[in-house]
Amino acid sequence: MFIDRVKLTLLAGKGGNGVVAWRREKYIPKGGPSGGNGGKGGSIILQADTQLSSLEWFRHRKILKAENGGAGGANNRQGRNGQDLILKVPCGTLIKDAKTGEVLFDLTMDQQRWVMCKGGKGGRGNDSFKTPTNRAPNTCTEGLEGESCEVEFELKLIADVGLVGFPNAGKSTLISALTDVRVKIAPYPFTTLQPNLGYIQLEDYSRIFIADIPGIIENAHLNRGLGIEFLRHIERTRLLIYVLDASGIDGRDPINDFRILQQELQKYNPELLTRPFLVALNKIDTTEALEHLAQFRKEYPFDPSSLYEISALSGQGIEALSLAIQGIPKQIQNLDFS
Ligand SMILES: Nc1nc2c(ncn2[C@@H]2O[C@H](COP(=O)(O)OP(=O)(O)OP(=O)(O)O)[C@@H](O)[C@H]2O)c(=O)[nH]1
Ligand SMILES: [Mg+2]
Repeated sequence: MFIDRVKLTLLAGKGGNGVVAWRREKYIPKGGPSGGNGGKGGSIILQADTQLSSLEWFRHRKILKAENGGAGGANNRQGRNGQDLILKVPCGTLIKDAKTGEVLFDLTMDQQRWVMCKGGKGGRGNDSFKTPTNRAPNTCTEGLEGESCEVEFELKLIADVGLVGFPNAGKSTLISALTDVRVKIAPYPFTTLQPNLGYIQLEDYSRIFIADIPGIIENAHLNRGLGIEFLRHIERTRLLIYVLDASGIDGRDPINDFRILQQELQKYNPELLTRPFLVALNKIDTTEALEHLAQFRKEYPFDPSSLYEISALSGQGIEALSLAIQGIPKQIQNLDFS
């Protein structure tokens, strides 16, 4: 299951207590203090991992706690340090304060780590209190509580290219044609219920990630259809591809669809409209497509070189579209991801 938002309470481990103990050995009367310090509590560390693609692991976990430190022992034994709890999250996970919604951190790079809650310090044993004037201190301290917090993890996929389109336009068919990913394709709307991620591998082994998200319909911003929840997964992309059904089989008009999609994107985040984009007029293998294509070209208000006529099903035009995708500038945009 694709989970992209979770709320959690995180508790770092408490430090172990220090203890009071005395050296008791034969022939050594009044052996002096020997109480050891407590161990440190385990911290909670978040780590981004490209192998993960959802926050599923956290779904049924509400409270996560790192191990407490062990108490000190006699003979100056230091308590055991509590083990750190390392929580792996997918790259692109935003860490927010659950109460204020403030973004605390953004884990974007593989293996990037962030110490979320520090473990409590261990208490002091009586041995650590001895001084030249007080050689038999009877004091020790308790370990400190670890830090705790209530957070929300929110995943925004990190893809270079985002496919947006009405249900049934052929987005999933297109991602399958462009990449090796195998996803569900079916002749009814709302087949895709969660984002799919695929990639084009380049000669230098770098990858261009493409995200296919559930279809968007008019008034998605009012939460119609699957809502615009999923648009956040294309917010970090460098290129958008509007996938339009040129066949109009479902009684649709591609130019109208294009306008509606742009409106919905704008209502979600106006910045999305300033993003570079291409338009993929899909299903050109159908006879119905011909008349729509001419009409679309006439009414299309942008540079016609951004138009690609394709058939995701037959593969026609896919090569040219793939090359156009590979031509997008590499640098990551400096976007406000929050
Ligand atoms: N003739 C033709 N049919 C296509 C083409 N591309 C996709 N289809 C068909 O259109 C239907 C919908 O395709 P999907 O790829 O599932 O569409 P989608 O945009 O992912 O749909 P949702 O996941 O519901 O948003 C399927 O029956 C596909 O076989 C095409 O180029 N030509
Ligand atoms: Mg789909």
